[in-house]
Amino acid sequence: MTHSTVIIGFGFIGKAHYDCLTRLGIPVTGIVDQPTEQLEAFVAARGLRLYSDWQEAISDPDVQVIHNCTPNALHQVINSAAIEAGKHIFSEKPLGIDAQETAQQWRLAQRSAVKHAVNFTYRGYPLVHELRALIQQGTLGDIRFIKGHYLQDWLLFPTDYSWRLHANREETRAVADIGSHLVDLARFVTGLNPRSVYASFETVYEERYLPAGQVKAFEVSEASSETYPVFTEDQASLLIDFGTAKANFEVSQVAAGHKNDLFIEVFGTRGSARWHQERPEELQLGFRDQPNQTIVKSNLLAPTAQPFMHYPAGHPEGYPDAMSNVIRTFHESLSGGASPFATFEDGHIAAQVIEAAVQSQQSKAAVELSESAV
Ligand code: SOE
Repeated sequence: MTHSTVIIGFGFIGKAHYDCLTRLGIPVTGIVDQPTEQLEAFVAARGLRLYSDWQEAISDPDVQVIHNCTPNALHQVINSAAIEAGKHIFSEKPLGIDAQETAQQWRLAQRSAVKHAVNFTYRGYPLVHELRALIQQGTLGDIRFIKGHYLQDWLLFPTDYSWRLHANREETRAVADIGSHLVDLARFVTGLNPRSVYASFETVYEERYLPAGQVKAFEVSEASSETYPVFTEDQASLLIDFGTAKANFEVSQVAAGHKNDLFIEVFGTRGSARWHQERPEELQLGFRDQPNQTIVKSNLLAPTAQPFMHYPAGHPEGYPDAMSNVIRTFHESLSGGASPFATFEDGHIAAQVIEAAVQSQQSKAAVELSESAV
């Protein structure tokens, strides 16, 4: 059974959601965004409804699922309203601006029957599931160390622009935007939870140039001569204590040459494993007492990994496929399917790490995560 779905926010990521939903045959019935000529033509050609605002979409009795693809500052208000209206909610990450916002949403979600998810896209790759299965089976022994990075270069120049650059001093940018994926991925594959965070942030450009016109994420835009202050980090180093394993993560949006370079390596007492988002069909295993191995996507992957591959080995599947896998599992869960996607609880835990990172940067000391902020 499919559920009629509305996408709120139709920028880079809202369009990516639309592509996935359409490909999955899930009926997108409407969109909420500023009505431009281009958007009006888009919805008219597809028979979609263009809502004037998100409240109108959420109060529409014909809508069952909301995909919240708005900027971070709107996540809490829209997600909370959706839950209160009894709509299933698939939210973009980070779930909120701070852990207070995410705790409130997680609390609300727990009291409700609606399904809730946060778009931690990288849970959607088959080799990520294979890595999780290998760790669960004990192939790598006890996990003691996690090393990872998420590096991009789309904000390398002071003339590069994104709405994300306007975050205020209490927020983070690179850590919330992409570091949050790394935190979720580490939790997902190891099953371990973060306990404390030590962070060091660096803002390479404390002043940047406003764009001359409309800008799209990842695209080079023409800059104006007008500047604005930037309060958030371009790059960060994070030391996270996951209890029995320590983690060392690097995050940057000004790392020349790195496009969407998410990498994780997990070290156990018997072996190690590494996975790289830009080579998603391979998982490399390292051992001391047997030859190292590269596992490539095949129908011999763990049973839990197989539902995440739709094309046979040798037919590469990438980012849009992983995202559609996450969206598919969420929509299947509405009719009783399994829930390997990240929920609002996972979104809240990532937010606790982000908030602890901000506090650590300010205090220059490690910050403990509270047992439960909910
Ligand atoms: C921009 O950094 C961005 O689009 C993130 O917002 C996404 O979460 C990530 O998957 C790709 O990069």
